[in-house]
Amino acid sequence: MKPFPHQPLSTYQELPPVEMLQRAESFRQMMQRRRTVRQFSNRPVERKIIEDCLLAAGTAPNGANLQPWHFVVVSDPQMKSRVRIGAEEEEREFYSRRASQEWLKALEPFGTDADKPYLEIAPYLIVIFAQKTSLDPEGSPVKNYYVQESVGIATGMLITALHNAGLATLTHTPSPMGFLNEILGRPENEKPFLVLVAGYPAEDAVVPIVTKKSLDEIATFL
Ligand code: IYR
Repeated sequence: MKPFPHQPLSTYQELPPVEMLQRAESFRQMMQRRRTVRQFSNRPVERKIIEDCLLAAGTAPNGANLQPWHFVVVSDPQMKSRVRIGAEEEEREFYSRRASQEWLKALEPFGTDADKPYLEIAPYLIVIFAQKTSLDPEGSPVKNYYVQESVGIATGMLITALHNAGLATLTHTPSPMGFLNEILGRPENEKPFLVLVAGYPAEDAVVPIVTKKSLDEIATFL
């Protein structure tokens, strides 16, 4: 393939060191307020907010710029209900048969079970699909690279963007997720990655008291 034409890096903005420190700290504080929420309000959320957050996620670094993701935004009540029915079917299997005793024990403190009412209550379910292949300009399938990494990064950026915009999210991972292709009409080259539930938290939402690892535990400076 021909090399892309290149242009000067004109979007980079160097900041004075004091401002770098301030911004790093205030971003950390903002991120430390993010919590995964399991009780959502049915209050509507303007679609433009979701669109902007998706565009932010779409800037994620990814393998060979093939952008191997597709986001299906479900707000239609009937569609949400179908997703809930499909997810709860898999989850009942998970909680009663598929999960090991060890796995169930790890989940016990969170009190999760196969009931997923938020899939119908929250205004948006963003279903993220990973594309194993893309179509080249001639329409033939080409292999994508670092698909899991790329989609994982984009998903993290989406969660961050939604949190920054003032919305709560829940990463929901029914397993297996093949039913989502069928309900949402996605092609066979796409694999569901996860379901991101997004909206306002319920007024009486509660979250488990958990701690995050310290810097020493998560990082080594050499
Ligand atoms: N997918 C199930 C189980 C589950 C697994 C893990 I690991 C979690 O952190 C949370 C839930 C469910 O959504 O209930």
